[in-house]
Amino acid sequence: MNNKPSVVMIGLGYIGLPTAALIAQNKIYVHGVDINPRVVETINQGKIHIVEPELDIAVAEAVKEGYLKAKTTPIEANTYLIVVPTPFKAKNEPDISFVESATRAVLPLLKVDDLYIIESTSPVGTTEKMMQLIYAERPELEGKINIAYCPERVLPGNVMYELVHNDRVIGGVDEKSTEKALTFYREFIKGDLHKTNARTAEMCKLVENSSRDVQIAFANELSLICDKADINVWELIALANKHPRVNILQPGCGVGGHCIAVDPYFIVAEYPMESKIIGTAREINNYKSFWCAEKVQTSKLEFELKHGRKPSIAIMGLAFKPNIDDLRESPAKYIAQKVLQNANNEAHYIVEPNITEHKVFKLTNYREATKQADIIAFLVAHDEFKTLKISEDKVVLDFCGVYK
Ligand code: SAJ
Repeated sequence: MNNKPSVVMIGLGYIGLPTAALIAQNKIYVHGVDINPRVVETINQGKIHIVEPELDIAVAEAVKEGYLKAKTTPIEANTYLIVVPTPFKAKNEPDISFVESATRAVLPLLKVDDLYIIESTSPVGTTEKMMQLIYAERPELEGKINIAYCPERVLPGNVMYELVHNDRVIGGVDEKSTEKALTFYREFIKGDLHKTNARTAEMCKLVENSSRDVQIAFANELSLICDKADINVWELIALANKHPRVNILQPGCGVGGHCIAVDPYFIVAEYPMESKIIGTAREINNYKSFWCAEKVQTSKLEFELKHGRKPSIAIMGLAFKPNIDDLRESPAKYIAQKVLQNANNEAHYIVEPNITEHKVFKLTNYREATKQADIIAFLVAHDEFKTLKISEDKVVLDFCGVYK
């Protein structure tokens, strides 16, 4: 393996596995590493443990052709990619311990001219910290290996396309490292590759997702204002966006997923005094979910006062965004939980057309739910909901603009 181009990929999750498969499809040997033996076993059978279109085909092909193998421990290679999670400790502080343990795992294997790249979303300065860790343990390698940061920016659901076609930002700890990393990515990426330093590349990833979070917060704030002002926020935004330099995003029931609702905290934790808009945007987007749950509650009370009986409620959608089956960090799921916590013997119909069952929620078909319920709360603008015919006597709470 030593004489051939070879890659060790630490972390075989939502980004690591597609990237490993893509590199392997380009006939570069990839040794994938994951701490979970079941993940390793699944991949070695040519199968996958996550939902992502076209990934199954890519992994099956890469394993069959012998370019991708998985194990729980790394081996010697030329390039080491760190693609592990960076979760949060208490008080929304980023936890880089997985990046550190992945680095410690490859440390004894590093040799002169090797390339070490972090792709995990990381606080600014992480790559330099890992460089210091490597040189503290292996002083003979100082200045003789290449160290870089290169974040991914793929959209779940379209990963296999975007991995190849999106532009990438590559930041080395020195110019030689940047160049070496660029040559590596050039092998399998068709998008443009943009050179910078490691700190700028780290901040770039955080800023991309924070920028989207801030823009969504603006739309969510407008939705709160318009609710009080008795203005249809969807119509308002569509009209404002007719201005050639205005492009307002869509309000919803909050911001979910494990990137946009998380990455801004990496900036706020390090620069609390300076990141006022970024921090406030997080608060607005979190508040929006709470507000939606409160609106459902108010609507229930109003219905009971008006009709002298308890209403039944349909909760439409649990996923973190339209047309996916991913419920991680989903504001809709949070709202459904809150509504059920407030329940007082009303019937609830929980709907999520993209999954067949859930261990907490009893799911109902979306047509049946809208037929049965008195109050229909749309949380996620799934395509199925857009063509539903709803009778006029129902109370509709459209939090995601499905009827806009
Ligand atoms: N949302 C709104 N209004 C909008 C757009 C989105 O409320 O107008 C909500 C969605 O419903 C969802 C959340 O925002 O709850 C995030 O969805 P998303 O589609 O904006 O983004 P993600 O989390 O699926 O992927 C993001 C992408 N980042 C950007 O668009 C800047 C993706 O390119 C990144 O690679 C990914 O985060 C990541 O891994 O960091």
